[in-house]
Amino acid sequence: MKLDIITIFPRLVESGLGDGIVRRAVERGRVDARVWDLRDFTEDRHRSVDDVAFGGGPGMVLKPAPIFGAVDRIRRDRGEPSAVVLTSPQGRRFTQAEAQRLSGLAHLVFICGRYEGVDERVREHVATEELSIGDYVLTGGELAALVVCDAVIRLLPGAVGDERSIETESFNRGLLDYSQYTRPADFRGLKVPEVLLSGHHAAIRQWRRREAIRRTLERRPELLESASLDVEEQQLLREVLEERKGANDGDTRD
Ligand code: 9WO
Repeated sequence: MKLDIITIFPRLVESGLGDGIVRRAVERGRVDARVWDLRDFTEDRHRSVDDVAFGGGPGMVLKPAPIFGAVDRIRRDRGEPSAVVLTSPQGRRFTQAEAQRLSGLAHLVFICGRYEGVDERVREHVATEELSIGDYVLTGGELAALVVCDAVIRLLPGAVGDERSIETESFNRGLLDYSQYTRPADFRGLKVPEVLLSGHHAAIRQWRRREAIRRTLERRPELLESASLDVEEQQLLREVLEERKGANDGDTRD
């Protein structure tokens, strides 16, 4: 996958790509990533990337010309991108399903906004999609672009060492992760659930599935609506619901 990221903070973006699984994916040739400094596409002496907003008001807006110029250059040097993504709070919400979709594309360009916004002509004529990673305001789109890149890159074949960790993880099946433990089995008197030490693989699998369902029901019940539960999991869900009902019956508060 080709990745091109346009930013006024190239070191910030490079630092986000320069470690861990993302770096390994780059080293293994799964990802061909380039970071472009928006200031290299300015034509004035001061290399200005922003200007005051037409109509007045406080704050600066990213000028269209450097962004159009950077994307033109990427088209020439790197070929036609599959998508040009603008990261902004006005975008469609980025989800694991979106990560899956983007991971199937050959070439992604990210435009990282800054200041109080980006000239609307960039949104309308350069970006092919606008994505938000959540309802909060950042100082710029860089961290959001890195979040999207991280989620997408780890889905590429050969990016993560053990492909099994992708199959079993959170969200893939629409459930939250089960509780996990590592050694020691007794840490300051805090014990690991006995079943996990038993070596009884069927019992362990069943316990984990129950825990994932219990956790999802407690923390993110809306996920259960769209989760694809098999018959065994539907049975586990009924048991967990029954258990909770029992616990609530004995609960005299309110
Ligand atoms: C700041 C601001 C200040 C006064 C009046 C209006 C204002 N709007 C903004 C604003 O939205 N600034 C953005 C900062 C401009 C585009 C880049 N920035 C950004 C991207 N902040 N947060 C994101 C972002 C991206 C993806 N998902 C969540 C947040």
